[in-house]
Amino acid sequence: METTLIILKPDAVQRGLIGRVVGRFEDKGLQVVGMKMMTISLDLAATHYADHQGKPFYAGLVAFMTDKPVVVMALRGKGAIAVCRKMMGATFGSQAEPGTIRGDFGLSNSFNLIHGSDSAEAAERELGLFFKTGEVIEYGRAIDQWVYDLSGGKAE
Ligand code: IDP
Ligand code: MG
Repeated sequence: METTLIILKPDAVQRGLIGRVVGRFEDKGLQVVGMKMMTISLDLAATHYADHQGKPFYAGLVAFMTDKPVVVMALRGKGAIAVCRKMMGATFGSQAEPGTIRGDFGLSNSFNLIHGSDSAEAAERELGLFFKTGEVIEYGRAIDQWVYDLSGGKAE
């Protein structure tokens, strides 16, 4: 089981896509274990996107991400990190495959609706940046016995 950090970026919130995007993850069987709306500070954006500092799009990216509120989510499930990345689609909306979130809802390269952690290390780091202790809640779901084959004692 993995937990990943997802951010519904300001364009997703402004365009009224929160419900539809969250619904896709819930439909898939992923469990929302943390969720809040916030406005990202310049400091937090700089830390979160530290790897991109110095790139030509960096200043625009930080300005975009800090201008208006976002929804941050912790999503839990088997292989959640890779599953969410696949559901998000390629970085640029103009290139993302239909059926993916970016492919179905966007055309822009920089306003691409959603962020998702890209590795276990990134997920741990990013969850720590956006959620305080106690804000990510582990809780049982009755439906898990139908989302997963649990007959072997763990999610199959
Ligand atoms: P990812 O979000 O698919 O992991 P990254 O390469 O990590 O993509 O880039 C982080 C974010 O920076 C992207 O989601 C997008 O918002 C922005 N970005 C990346 N490359 C470009 C670009 O070439 N032009 C404009 N914005 C970009
Ligand atoms: Mg990335």
